[in-house]
Amino acid sequence: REESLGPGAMVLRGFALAHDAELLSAVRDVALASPFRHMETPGGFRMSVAMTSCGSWGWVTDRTGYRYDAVDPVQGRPWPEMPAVFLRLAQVAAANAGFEGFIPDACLVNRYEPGAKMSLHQDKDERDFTAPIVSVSLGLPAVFLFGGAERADRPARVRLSHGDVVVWGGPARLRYHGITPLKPGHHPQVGGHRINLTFRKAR
Ligand code: MD3
Ligand code: FE
Repeated sequence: REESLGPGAMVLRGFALAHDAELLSAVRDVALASPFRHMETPGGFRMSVAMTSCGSWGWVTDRTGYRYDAVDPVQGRPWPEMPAVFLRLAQVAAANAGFEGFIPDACLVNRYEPGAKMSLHQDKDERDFTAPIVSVSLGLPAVFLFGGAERADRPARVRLSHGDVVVWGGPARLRYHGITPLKPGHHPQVGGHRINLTFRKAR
């Protein structure tokens, strides 16, 4: 089941369901090596979303700014390797949306607890905007805000549920987007939170 959210934005509903247990077990492995943490924005705010990364590059924010870094600053060592099940899913999903040969070198793992949100932003820290971003939603459902090219453009609201995969490329790649505050709930496999994986080509 695939549907378009607009030019360049393809939703593959339930695409990750067949591998959800394996994906969640890999998330646990990643978080054992590089635990989830609430990072600080350059403006000094604590992010409500807890994050970690795997792959060659991890996304980091602190008082000095946003960046991709090869080293986890909490652990003082490289980020955990990208699990094979992550890489395969991202590649097959990208190919389904027309992006053959997508090789992500970074996977940002976001963990939302009830009330956690992500304000409207663009993903601009990557070098090559011709590569797509692939996102995988697990656990509690969320309301995704899909805005336009300008922050002021009124966003569409899209529900993203456990197992949904979205490929964002081409004209969708630089659109503003965010997540509304997570509603409390219980997911049988994930419990009381939502996990989101975003696969990127950082360098
Ligand atoms: C549209 N994460 O990590 S995933 C992020 O659900 C981020 O955790 C959200 O935004 C989350 O940066 C949304 C969907 C997503 C990711 C990247 C995009 C949508 C996007 C990049 C461009 C356009
Ligand atoms: Fe984003």
